[in-house]
Amino acid sequence: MRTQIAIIGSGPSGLLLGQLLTEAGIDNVIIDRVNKDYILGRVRAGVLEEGTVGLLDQAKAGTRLHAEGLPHDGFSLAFDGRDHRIDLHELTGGRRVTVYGQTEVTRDLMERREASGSLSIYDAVDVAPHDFDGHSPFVTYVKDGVAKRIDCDFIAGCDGFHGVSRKAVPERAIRSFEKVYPFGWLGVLADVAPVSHELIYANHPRGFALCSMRSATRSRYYIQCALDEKIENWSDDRFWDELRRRLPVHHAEALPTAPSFEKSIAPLRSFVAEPMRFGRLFLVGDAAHIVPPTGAKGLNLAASDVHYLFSGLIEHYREGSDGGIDAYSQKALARVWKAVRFSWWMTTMMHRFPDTGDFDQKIQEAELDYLTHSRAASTALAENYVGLPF
Ligand code: FAS
Ligand code: PHB
Repeated sequence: MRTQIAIIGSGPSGLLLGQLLTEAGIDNVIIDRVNKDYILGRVRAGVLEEGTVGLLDQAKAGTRLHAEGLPHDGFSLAFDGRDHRIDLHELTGGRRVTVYGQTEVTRDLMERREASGSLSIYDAVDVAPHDFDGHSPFVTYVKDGVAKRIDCDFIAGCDGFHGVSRKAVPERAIRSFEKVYPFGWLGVLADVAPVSHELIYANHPRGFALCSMRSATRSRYYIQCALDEKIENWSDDRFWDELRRRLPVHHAEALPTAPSFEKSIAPLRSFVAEPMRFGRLFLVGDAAHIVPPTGAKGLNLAASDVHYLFSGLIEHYREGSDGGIDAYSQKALARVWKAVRFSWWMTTMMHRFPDTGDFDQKIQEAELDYLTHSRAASTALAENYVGLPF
């Protein structure tokens, strides 16, 4: 088989890139090691930046997002028993975010791809990129016990943090930067009205909590937990009690609860691999970088990577110029590192670290006090949260 772009990974990165390429008439094939249901069963991000919404519109996958997504003009920081609203819309001159689950983004992109007739190969085993440092790269995999090969012009490694693409790069050619946080997030999904119509990020002596949602009838909550926590030790009642203890009283008393239908623990890390291009292999999204979800940046960074790579590929095929793909890594990393910084800053400000001393605690309190009393500081938070320009 031959295609122009072989895409490894059918998550948001791979699907969004694939759909933009298909819309532009550039042939591409997506290969994933699991199946659609498994991918759709992963509960992840919930907040989309305007740039991400714009790319989904460009991919003609934004119809349901505009019908069901929730535009949010602000969110609250809760600490010392009070809420402090960050007015994103006012502070950024009219910008906002949209609350719409990654699962739905993925579902919409999968449906568009199926309608477009572009090829996606699921349940592929031993997927591997080859000869990407030359002019004739290819991808091999095994499907139903039969060895297969896809010859292509370029390979997009959209296969996430644990994927094969980054690992296929010779160690001498890649440099990584990592920070692992000493805690995780225990998250639940429940079909119950959210406690607030906007998100609440809570800093509490017992630990961080986040009140989010997927719709007016489906809530998403997280509490900071120790890395050695076991999900089986967390009944719904225990979770709701702990969440109440971390929220201001008026929210705790009003918190609607219902049985959770999803409960999971995610570790938090910051990770960046440099560069993001190796000959004819491009790393995209979580394959190249990971951020703690505190800043709601993971999915949105995947989208901006796709924007830069798609623009470069269009320039290559339509204008015969490689300026865009040559600049991909530098352009993507410039935005990645600013989002990594913001996500680290939000995480450091909002969580309780096991080794936090009295001095660090006072710094955290001063940061929150400055942030909620300075227009300049809250503007800086707001412009990062809604998303820096592509
Ligand atoms: P993905 O990991 O989504 O997709 C990679 C795809 O590649 C998968 O389908 C996988 O099956 C496939 N793959 C992997 N190895 C392969 C191989 N060897 N061969 C073939 N295919 C292979 N971001 C936020 O903004 N907010 C959040 O709240 C948030 N919560 C998260 C919670 C968790 C537990 C995790 C892991 C991430 C979370 N993220 C969050 C970040 C997340 O949303 C990612 O940024 C987003 O999924 C990135 O999309 P992709 O780059 O497509 O990677
Ligand atoms: C979510 O709704 O899953 C979500 C929202 C905001 C975040 C992280 C996760 O910062």
